[in-house]
Amino acid sequence: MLLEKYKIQELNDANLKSHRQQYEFVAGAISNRDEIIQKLVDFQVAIPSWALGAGGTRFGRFSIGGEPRNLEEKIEDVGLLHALNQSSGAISLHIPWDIPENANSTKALAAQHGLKFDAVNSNTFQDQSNQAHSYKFGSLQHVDKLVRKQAVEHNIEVIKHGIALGSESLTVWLSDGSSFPGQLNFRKAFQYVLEGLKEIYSALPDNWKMFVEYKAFEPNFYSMSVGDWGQSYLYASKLGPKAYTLVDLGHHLPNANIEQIVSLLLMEGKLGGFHFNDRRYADDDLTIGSIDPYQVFRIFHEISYYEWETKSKADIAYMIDQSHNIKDPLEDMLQTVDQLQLAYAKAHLVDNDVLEVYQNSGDVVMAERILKDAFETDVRPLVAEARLRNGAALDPVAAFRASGYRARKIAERAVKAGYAPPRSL
Ligand code: RM4
Ligand code: MN
Ligand code: MN
Repeated sequence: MLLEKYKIQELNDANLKSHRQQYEFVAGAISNRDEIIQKLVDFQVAIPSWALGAGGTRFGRFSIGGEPRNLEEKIEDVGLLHALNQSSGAISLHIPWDIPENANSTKALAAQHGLKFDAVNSNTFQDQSNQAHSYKFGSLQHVDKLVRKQAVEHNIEVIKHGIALGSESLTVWLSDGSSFPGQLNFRKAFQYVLEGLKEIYSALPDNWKMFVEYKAFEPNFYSMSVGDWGQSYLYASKLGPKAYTLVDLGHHLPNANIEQIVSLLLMEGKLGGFHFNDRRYADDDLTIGSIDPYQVFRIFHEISYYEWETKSKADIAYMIDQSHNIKDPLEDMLQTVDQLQLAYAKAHLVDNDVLEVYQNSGDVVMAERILKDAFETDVRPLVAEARLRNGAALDPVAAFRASGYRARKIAERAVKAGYAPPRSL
């Protein structure tokens, strides 16, 4: 047990009175509060195994200390997150960064923490030391069929790891593309990628999904072979019903209307999932909502609007893809899930019947205002109430700090040279 239930209970008890007051104050004005709280109780987002250590930039990497050294320790960290918020019940693995040596024991360890395995991610954007062919000029798009074959085989290997762990989806993100005009035949590159994806697709079990992630730029800067949602959609449609588009919020050109993309992908039944993060300039991988919480709200509202319109539940994989240089990654993950829950709750405050009337009557001001009213409502007490009902901490970041977990891990796990713990620890 990473964090005894009674400790969470103790912390919650100490803050219960003020929570109750805030909840009464806010909840009275929200008629569908119980429905929203239930949605929050059910809300789950997968934590990426690659976000639990300190990330870096091109310029440097600063260790936070106590970082997980292997998959078991990563599972332990995600287990702690889940104990704190009860909304991080899945882990997404990147292969070969995290290869389970013994899938059964890894699965059992995860289950002890109430965790499942979400999408497995392949990696053909780096060369591994034991690899025969280089991905310098791409993987699935490569002019050399041996390179393409190697990339296909890697993805099939990743699917096998996923099957052993109980995952049900594969995320393919390709760094393929070109950095200079003339470097690539675009159509051939597309056809090769499609061919490779088809082979990978045919290795998917029936109940699996394939997520085709797009990215507008980086590491290639002239063209990307899965560069935008149109290209991803094209691949996904040609592949078949198990293939979907994955929207990473950091992978668009500046000012792209992501919620419109989400809305249209939902309409076409091709929205597979998200990689949540925020950005200001490029693929910054900042904490979701740290720069533009209104965008997160608008995205969730497009999903709830679609669900309202179609009277159906959209099956979407919510995943995080962030990386931090300066924050404690565990605190960052807790902030992230909190931000997502706030935006998600606000999105469900919008009365879509009324919104539709405004849209149909051309009342721009009221249509905008109904969104803004929802966005500006303080739903923090609702989110806290959902946590309380779920046995989670009212304030997960505060509970994390009170738990002394990081300090314990710094002592237990090898301390990296040159590390000085921040004062708050
Ligand atoms: C990429 C992309 C992928 C992630 C890698 C590490 O920019 O977002 O989803 O797997 O980074
Ligand atoms: Mn991503
Ligand atoms: Mn990215």
